Amino acid sequence: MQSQLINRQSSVKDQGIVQSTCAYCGVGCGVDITLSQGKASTLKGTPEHPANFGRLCVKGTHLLETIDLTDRLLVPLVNDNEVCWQDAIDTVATKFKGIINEHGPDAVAFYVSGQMLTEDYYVANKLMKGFIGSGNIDTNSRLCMSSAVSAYKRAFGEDIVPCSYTDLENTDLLVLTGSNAAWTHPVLFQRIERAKQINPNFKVVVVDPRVSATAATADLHLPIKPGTDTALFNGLLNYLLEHDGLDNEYIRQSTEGFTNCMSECSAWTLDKVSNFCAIETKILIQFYQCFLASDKVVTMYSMGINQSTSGVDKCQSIINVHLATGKIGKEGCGPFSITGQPNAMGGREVGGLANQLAAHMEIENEQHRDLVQTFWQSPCIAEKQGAKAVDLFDQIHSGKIKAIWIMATNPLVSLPDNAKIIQAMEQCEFVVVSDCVSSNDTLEFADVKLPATPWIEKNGTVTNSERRISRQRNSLMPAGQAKHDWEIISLVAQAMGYKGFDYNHPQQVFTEFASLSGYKNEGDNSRIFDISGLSALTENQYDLMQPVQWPINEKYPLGCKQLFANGEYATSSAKASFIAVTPKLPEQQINDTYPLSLNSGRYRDQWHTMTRTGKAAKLTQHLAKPFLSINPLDAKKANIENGDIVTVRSKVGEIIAPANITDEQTSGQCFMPIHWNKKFASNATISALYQSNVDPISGQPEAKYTGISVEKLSLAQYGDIFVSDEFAVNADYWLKTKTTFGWHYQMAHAEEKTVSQWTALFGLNGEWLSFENGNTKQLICLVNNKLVCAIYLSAERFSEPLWISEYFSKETVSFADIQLLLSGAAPSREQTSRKVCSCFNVSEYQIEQAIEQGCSSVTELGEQLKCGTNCGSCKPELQSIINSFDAEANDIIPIVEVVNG
Ligand SMILES: Nc1nc2c(c(=O)[nH]1)N[C@H]1C(S)=C(S)[C@@H](COP(=O)(O)OP(=O)(O)OC[C@H]3O[C@@H](n4cnc5c(=O)[nH]c(N)nc54)[C@H](O)[C@@H]3O)O[C@H]1N2
Ligand SMILES: Nc1nc2c(c(=O)[nH]1)N[C@H]1C(S)=C(S)[C@@H](COP(=O)(O)OP(=O)(O)OC[C@H]3O[C@@H](n4cnc5c(=O)[nH]c(N)nc54)[C@H](O)[C@@H]3O)O[C@H]1N2
Ligand code: SF4
Ligand SMILES: [Mo]
Repeated sequence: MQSQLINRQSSVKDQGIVQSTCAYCGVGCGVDITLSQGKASTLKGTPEHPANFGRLCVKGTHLLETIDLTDRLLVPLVNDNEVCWQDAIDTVATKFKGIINEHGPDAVAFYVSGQMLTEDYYVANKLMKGFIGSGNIDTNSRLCMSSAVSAYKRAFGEDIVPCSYTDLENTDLLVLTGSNAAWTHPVLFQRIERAKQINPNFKVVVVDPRVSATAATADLHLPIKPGTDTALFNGLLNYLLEHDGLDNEYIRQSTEGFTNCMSECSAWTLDKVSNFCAIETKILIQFYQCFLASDKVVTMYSMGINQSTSGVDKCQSIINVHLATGKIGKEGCGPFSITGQPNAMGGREVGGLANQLAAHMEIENEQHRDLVQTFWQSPCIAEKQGAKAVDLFDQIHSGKIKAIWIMATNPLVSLPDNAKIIQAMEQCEFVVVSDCVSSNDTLEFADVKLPATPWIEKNGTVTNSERRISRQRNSLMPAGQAKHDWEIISLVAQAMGYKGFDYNHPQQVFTEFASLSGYKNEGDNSRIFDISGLSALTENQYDLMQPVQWPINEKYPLGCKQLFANGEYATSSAKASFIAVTPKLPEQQINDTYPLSLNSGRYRDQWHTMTRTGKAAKLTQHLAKPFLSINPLDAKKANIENGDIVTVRSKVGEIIAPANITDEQTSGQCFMPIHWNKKFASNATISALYQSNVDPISGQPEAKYTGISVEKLSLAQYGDIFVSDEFAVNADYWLKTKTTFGWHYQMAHAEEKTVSQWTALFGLNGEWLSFENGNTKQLICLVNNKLVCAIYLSAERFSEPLWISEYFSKETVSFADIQLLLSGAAPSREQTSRKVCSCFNVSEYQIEQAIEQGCSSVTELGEQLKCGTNCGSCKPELQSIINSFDAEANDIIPIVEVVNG
């Protein structure tokens, strides 16, 4: 046994540049990491990487702030006791084997992630489907793009993204629907913005129920009623038919099912769409005419489309329009589902979803099963689909699945119906979690905690949204006893007695996978996904591999950018399928008890459950709170003022968050970010509010719509605390944020606490000074005249004196400083203003001043203040601030003249 635990780490260099890929989103930007004396010292965008050409967004720019060892899981733990790897591996293998022997293979499951590398993902899938013999491996990508996958398969016969990033730059019209790309795919968005500057005829239409950062900069924004996209696109197809906008030749030659599809779409007249989508006919016509007038159109879509109980149909309605107009398979055209996670696409390739096999093969297809089993020389092969994410946790809840291994995802935050997930985990017989951090909401339930290497230590490949495979190269050696995910899975597989897992390097895993993709890839078994051109890479060639778009095989030795160029698809008839889709509203509806709807999504500077971005002070400066955004009318009805702490209730749960009153929300609709969880807030896990309704085809949960009620929480005392170290917090409401010097806590109590109760929280041996004025109290603690803690108490609301942070950097504070700190005096707006540009610390106040003094463009602001000149993530917001100074510029500018009704 011991001999398996040889050192399998790829060595790293001490000096020089390591080229890798950003850890975050599906854009897949290349990064150059400079090493000096074995440390990662700087990080820049790779100038020649085709995803970003040197650009990085704010998250990518600050990646190195997230790699320190605080909070890292560095040793294996069984029942929270430190054990050696051998014991940890044996514990997992023995327990899994035992449960499989007693209850069969479907009594165990893996829940994995689009943040694993292709090599990790491939090995996990191989173990579950080929050796354990169950389909029970699913992934957080189920919550992300499984609807897009199902729709591509239905339409094209295979899960193929037909577009590339350059299509976004070389188009006439870009329709962004259900995507807030300005914040979620920022580097792509910058490429789009630049293309718009070069080509003044390039238009961007944004379809989103709220005024997102992306919508705010669009040529035309359609704030449709949530969940009504299918009607919008059915109506578009009908309009195009009526206005001679279809490509009949393409329909005849390359597609089938058009007549059936039109029988549904023809009912969607302008009036009907206008009513259903709650959009003025005038605006609808602008959009439809613009589509009609554009030779080239890309429709890019994301979570506002996929995360729905009719997500597959929504995607289909988009694909239908592109097929009917022949706007697909050529430059500047196509239905482009953009992936979220860095390796969501790699997961699709290896078959990481419970309903896939491997390398784009199907579980239901006997030939495919035989082919994969023969290739793997495996004892068995999953004969039926496994449980999809929501179902998988339901089966844990019901006791059918008795052991689960969770890797690189935090389902206790991200899966809907949080209360049910907690119950499922509480009663699960055996829970294994592989993660890089020592604590998160999911690790709380782990019997075995396995330390995985994080991004900076990982070595392998990822595939981005445009099918481009890039190398992620390790800059640092694994810290502590951390191991790579593929290695941990292989060790468990070997300990379970399986052959075929004796890998020593990710190159061996990758080339095996590449061979499988080309294995018997012909005739009835042929698949477009084929990277067999990479199957003979040596370790050295693998190390040097350059970014390349699949397929990569004999036909396309250098990769392939444009698929479906000849109008032939992967179906048996070689024709793409139209699918007739009937619009359906979200299943979780509003009612008298829960009269408002809740939408959810992302902030610009945070990533998912904040295990990484929550550590970087630079990334908490933009928006540091889980606000519930609500329209002024709805707030007034509920007697809520801006900043009030409110209880948000739904049929299945409740959470607490500050209210942000804003016109960006349509009345009746609220929005909240997904990021906060029990590590960062008392009760702000938004998944507590969503029920687990799923799309019947893809199994993707509805995560953008549910009915809620909102009520002001009655609190007697609010405290803002600034302190260098974390402490055990306990309050009716609290929130924790990383700052440059330490932490900022907000704590509020329903009943007032005494001063000594507050100061006792920290056990500080210093000198406490206090001052009281009216309803507020200020307490500061000095050790040798250095500020170590400051508490600002109020009976009314949080005072948020963020300006005091600069006093923490002083070695000693002066008498005048102490007077100011104790006065709690309202500082100038200059000191309290929110940071808009995180790279150069430029505040909203400075920007407004510059605009007042004559700056009238983002470029001019950049020249004067530097804001927006590094990563550019704040550019959309800079434009919005400029627009808000000019009331007229705020109106939506019609992009085409309305010539007829
Ligand atoms: N900063 C940041 N970037 C990220 C991530 C992150 O955590 N932080 N995560 C990555 C991941 S994994 C993903 S999946 C992507 C997600 O990327 P996006 O899908 O762009 O992000 P979201 O904010 O989830 O949702 C997008 C928009 O859908 C809108 N929407 C809601 N309902 C509807 C509807 O019915 N119709 C339409 N048309 N729109 C609707 C929302 O208002 C929201 O503005 O982001 C990736 N990039
Ligand atoms: N209501 C609502 N819910 C949503 C969404 C929404 O828009 N609205 N979006 C959904 C979407 S699109 C997504 S993608 C999910 C994301 O949700 P999750 O996947 O749950 O979120 P992450 O924070 O990315 O979790 C990743 C975990 O893996 C760890 N980790 C990072 N790298 C590695 C690694 O290399 N190996 C291992 N073993 N661990 C690692 C991190 O520390 C972290 O704990 O949330 C979904 N949930
Ligand atoms: S856009 Fe930003 S988060 Fe996404 S890959 Fe590029 S740098 Fe990373
Ligand atoms: Mo995602």
